[in-house]
Amino acid sequence: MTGDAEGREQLERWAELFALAPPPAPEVAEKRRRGLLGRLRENLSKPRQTISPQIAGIFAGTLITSDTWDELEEALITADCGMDASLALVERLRAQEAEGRITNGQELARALATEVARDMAPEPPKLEIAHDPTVILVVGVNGSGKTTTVGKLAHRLAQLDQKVVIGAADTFRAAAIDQLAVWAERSGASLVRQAPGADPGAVAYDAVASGKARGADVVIIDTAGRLQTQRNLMDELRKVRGVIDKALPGAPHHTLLVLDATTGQNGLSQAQLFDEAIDLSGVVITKLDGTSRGGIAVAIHQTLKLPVAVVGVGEKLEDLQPFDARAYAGAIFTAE
Ligand SMILES: Nc1nc2c(ncn2[C@@H]2O[C@H](COP(=O)(O)OP(=O)(O)OP(=O)(O)O)[C@@H](O)[C@H]2O)c(=O)[nH]1
Ligand SMILES: [Mg+2]
Repeated sequence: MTGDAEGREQLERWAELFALAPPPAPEVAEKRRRGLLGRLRENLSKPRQTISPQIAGIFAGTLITSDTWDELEEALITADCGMDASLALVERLRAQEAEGRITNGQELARALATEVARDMAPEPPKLEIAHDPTVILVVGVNGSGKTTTVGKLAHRLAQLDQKVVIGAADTFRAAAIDQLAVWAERSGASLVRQAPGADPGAVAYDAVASGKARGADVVIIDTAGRLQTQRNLMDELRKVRGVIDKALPGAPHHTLLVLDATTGQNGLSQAQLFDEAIDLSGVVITKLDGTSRGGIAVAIHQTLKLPVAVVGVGEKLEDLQPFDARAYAGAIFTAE
């Protein structure tokens, strides 16, 4: 596929995620899904490394034995799928084997990917842009990839002719505001900022007010990293959320937790506590390009029923993709 066609195809997926254009015809969607699977694999820099070696070994087997099930259970837990989800998956796969539907490692790989995909996303995720403006609040622990994700989202929205305002509500470090200014410039978004040390709620309020005044389609608010266990900082986030609602009743429309795939099971605690504090609407999983433990998406979905909206697969502007459960499960759990 040529670069241009690929770019158009990517953008169609984004339009669908943002509900900015009608979805394309089914055969186009299927072709696109296959293209996406290929790209996800490419971006997951060294695919053979990305699949846990343990899982790859199981799928290479020609026979299914009782050891297979123990090994698979252990491998899924090691890949961060979480205890409950791992046990449930193995149980369902064993039932399929008992019915004669799984007879070797390859069939097991395919069945696992299908089960995971079915669990995670019966429908493609949505991040609807439907308000004037739609406000997206981005939160997470330190260094998880929040600012990068804000920049990448602004880029895609700009490509779809959306007018974007970014609010630099991470006022904790001067460098954080400058970093966001670079991303804003790259994507052509306007940046609302105040001096370092300013009240993050005030910046968020200004950003939403500015978005309204300028007729923006989307306001994205970046926040400072904080541990889910830091009470005072979680309270601050709750306040920021409240201020946004004051600036525009009903906002934020999307509250996204940015989660680093490499942080392992702590990701579950992050999702739980951020959700309790500010009621998340979805999750962004970053750094899927650098880990063999991308199963955290499965654990989060199973435990909190939070949809994964987008995934980060690299540091470049283009390295963010709408989440596709089938492509994800295929890339993580099969060696095809
Ligand atoms: N490989 C890879 N690196 C990523 C991805 N997303 C972000 N990063 C890198 O992770 C590092 C931290 O990203 P930031 O966006 O600054 O993270 P943050 O959450 O804003 O950090 P704080 O504001 O300090 O809490 C940077 O070096 C990014 O380039 C990704 O999907 N893949
Ligand atoms: Mg940041």
